[in-house]
Amino acid sequence: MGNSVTEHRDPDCVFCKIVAGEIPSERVHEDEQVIAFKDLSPKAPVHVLVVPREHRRDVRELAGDPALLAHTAEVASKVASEQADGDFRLIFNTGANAGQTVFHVHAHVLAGGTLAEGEM
Ligand code: DGP
Repeated sequence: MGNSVTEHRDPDCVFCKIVAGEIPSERVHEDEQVIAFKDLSPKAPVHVLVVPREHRRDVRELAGDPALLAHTAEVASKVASEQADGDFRLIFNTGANAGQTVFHVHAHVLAGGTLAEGEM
């Protein structure tokens, strides 16, 4: 089909494989621009990753597409309302020194219960 999603795919990227359905995930939202699925090792009662379908390395790259960045935040908010009480913490680990381990941009949505200060 030659669409932008295919063009922006990295064949070695685990989240590109999840987007393509080649690695299973527990999806809680999907649309044309992003998917959201449960984190493999949850750090809060609700821990969901919102992931643009296109491969972007980190939020510094995502900031070049303000509409997609805004949509990512909107979906995070929707997930927190559907899965918890609507309050949430939104985290973009950006760069290895900040704890980023998967270099396909993802927003961590942490919600449910009362999140401690400094808790991931
Ligand atoms: P970060 O450290 O910010 O790059 O977070 C990467 C997160 O991705 C980490 O919390 C674990 C999660 N993760 C890694 N591989 C998989 C996977 O194959 N499936 C799911 N559901 N989550 C994954």
